[in-house]
Amino acid sequence: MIPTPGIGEPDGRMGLQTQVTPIGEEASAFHNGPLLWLCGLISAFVLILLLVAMVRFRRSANPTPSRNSHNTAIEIIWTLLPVLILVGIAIPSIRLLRHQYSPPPADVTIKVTGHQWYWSYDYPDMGVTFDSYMLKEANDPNRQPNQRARTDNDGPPLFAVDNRVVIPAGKVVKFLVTADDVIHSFAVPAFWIKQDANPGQVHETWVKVDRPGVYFGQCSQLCGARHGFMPIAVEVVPQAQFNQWIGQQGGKLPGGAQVVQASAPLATATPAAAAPTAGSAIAATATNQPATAQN
Ligand SMILES: [Cu+2]
Repeated sequence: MIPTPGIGEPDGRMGLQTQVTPIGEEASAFHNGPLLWLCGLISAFVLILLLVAMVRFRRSANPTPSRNSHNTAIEIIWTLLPVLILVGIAIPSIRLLRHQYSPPPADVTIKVTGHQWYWSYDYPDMGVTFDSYMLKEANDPNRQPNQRARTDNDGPPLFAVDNRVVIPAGKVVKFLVTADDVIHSFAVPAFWIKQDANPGQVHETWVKVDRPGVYFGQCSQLCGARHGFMPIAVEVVPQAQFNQWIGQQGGKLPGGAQVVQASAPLATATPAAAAPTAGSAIAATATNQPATAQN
């Protein structure tokens, strides 16, 4: 699949990327609407107060200063008003957090592991596992002869990868995020996700993306010399195409079902899939490139 310019990638404009998940839409509407207005109004109000104080109460215009030290009414107002503003911000913020941290049941579960300096992805219910490396430019002197160079169909420089993580459109996808060496961070701005990947810990985040497309992110935790060269590329495809892709990777859908249920097959499918996974994963990685290019 070819990325759409301006969707799921930085394009130089100001503000947040166009959001494609329910959480992202809710959060960006909150940020671009009430929060920005509130910030602007408060800043303007404080600036006006400062200017009034500087002009009206300067020493030459106001030679005998007021000796007042208390004004109960104004003290109540300047305590109560900020409290009300903060409560007004807190209510939608906490509602948003609740939505973010109480995900619906997952249709697909993907384990994401950060390494110095690449990502690897496991679909434990489907027996698919592969690594994902940044594609180097054609003229990069460090590019090995057997490494494919980036083309514009892969995505922007520093974002395109050899093996994208593929997820079905309109389905709840749970990412279990961890790392095997240092702290990384799995972040895709268009999904409103940024989850630290800590060695020895598993954190969880989730997305539901209705719009098929390619969405890019980057490791967002300073993790070492090549931290800037471990991008994330997520390809969202219709369910049928996802099923086909799983087949191409040598994996299989749990129970052969059309809609994948994450909870049931975990216990049964994993031991059975564990052995063939190692072999098929290598085959899958080897054959993945043409498959991705076709899409
Ligand atoms: Cu990293």
